[in-house]
Amino acid sequence: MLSAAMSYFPEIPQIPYEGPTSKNALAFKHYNPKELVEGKSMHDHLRFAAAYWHVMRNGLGDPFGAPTAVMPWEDYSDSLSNAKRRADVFFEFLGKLGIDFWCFHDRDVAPELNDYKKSTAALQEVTAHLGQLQQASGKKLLWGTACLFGHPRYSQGAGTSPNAEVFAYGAAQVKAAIDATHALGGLGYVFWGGREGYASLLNTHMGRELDHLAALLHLAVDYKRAIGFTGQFYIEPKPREPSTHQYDSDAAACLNFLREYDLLGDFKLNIETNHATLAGHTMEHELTVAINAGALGSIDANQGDMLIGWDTDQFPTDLYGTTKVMLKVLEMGGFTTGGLNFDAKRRRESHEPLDLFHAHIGGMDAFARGLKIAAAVRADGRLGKFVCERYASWNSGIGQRVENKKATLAELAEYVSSHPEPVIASGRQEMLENILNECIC
Ligand code: XLS
Ligand code: NI
Ligand code: NI
Repeated sequence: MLSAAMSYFPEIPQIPYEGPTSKNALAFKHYNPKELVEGKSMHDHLRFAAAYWHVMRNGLGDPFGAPTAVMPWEDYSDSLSNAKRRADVFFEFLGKLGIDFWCFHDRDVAPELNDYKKSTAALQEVTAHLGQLQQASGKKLLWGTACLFGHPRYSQGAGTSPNAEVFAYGAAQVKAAIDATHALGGLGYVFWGGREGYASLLNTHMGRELDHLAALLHLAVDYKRAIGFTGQFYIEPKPREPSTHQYDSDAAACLNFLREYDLLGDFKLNIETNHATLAGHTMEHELTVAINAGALGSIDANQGDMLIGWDTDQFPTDLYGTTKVMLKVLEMGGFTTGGLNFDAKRRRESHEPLDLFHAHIGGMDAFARGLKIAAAVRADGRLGKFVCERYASWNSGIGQRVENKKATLAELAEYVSSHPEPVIASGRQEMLENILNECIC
């Protein structure tokens, strides 16, 4: 375990809050954890988490070039000592940034040893070490997950593989990952199905694959109950990449799948900004669909690049984006088990460990500003009032009768016959956009 005197980031201080006028690159300008917004601390509103895979395991390679990230603590072996040292580095990183939650895949924290028993034993050993680090630091696991997309055995899917033995292997891996998450007191567990889809329908039995995916999720729910794991299960929608089409393509598709297979009571959604973009939606759209179904659980906070058509997983810096996310989170009444997980990586050019800090400081400040602006929009009240008034015709008369399922088609025809042509009010989009801009503080 890391001794108190030893540091893997000796040049990085504890990142302080210095306020909006600070020019210190290693300070927060807006994220002031104790500051109250709508009566709750920023820390408790935002529930920031760091992603083990991006912080510790992402070498910043791309399809055209080698990894560039400098990781002085790595010996690049599959040894458990390397895995444990990495965990020490990660917890020092969390501590210096004041990030209190984290997320991982099984294969991020412990090596894949091409043998289920050996890989699982390695995971258990590293999990014990992570448990000690959690205990010493007070950090909490937001969610865990199994990597069912990296190994070649999953090249044709895991839960949706045409090969039943691969399904069994994936299910066994899910069991071990739920065990690790449970041992670490995880608040949640995510299913992201990067290979749960197809490259071509010429070789795919879509109906059977969907049945099998649902079977895997039901097995996981049964197992969770059997071992008394009370963490929230989430599905993370994404339309494509790496598969051509992924079954969990967007929030609406996931909700339909969960309803069809009687899983809605056991799952919520983990919505990722860049995935919304890939699905041709705004993040607000995806969040709204999830909230309407009472199923928004957690958020993978990042942003895409509008000029590159893939999941670039950039750190969130767009204030309109963070404001709109926080408007939705406040409207929902805040997170319960979930939080804002930075599923984001540095650019390949930002290869120094220091860049990990700049990246997270920027993301945290962007969300802190988004939260403050969202609270200002709500306090201003004009936007909320406008939307209320826009739908006022539903609060009485014929509108109310339709909402209450009292009206008939014949009654509506009679109503229209005896009333003048409806007068429609302006949607005032530009005025509302101006109000949003006025609230940017
Ligand atoms: C990939 C996903 C992945 C999940 C966890 O695009 O975002 O990182 O969050 O498996
Ligand atoms: Ni994600
Ligand atoms: Ni992603």
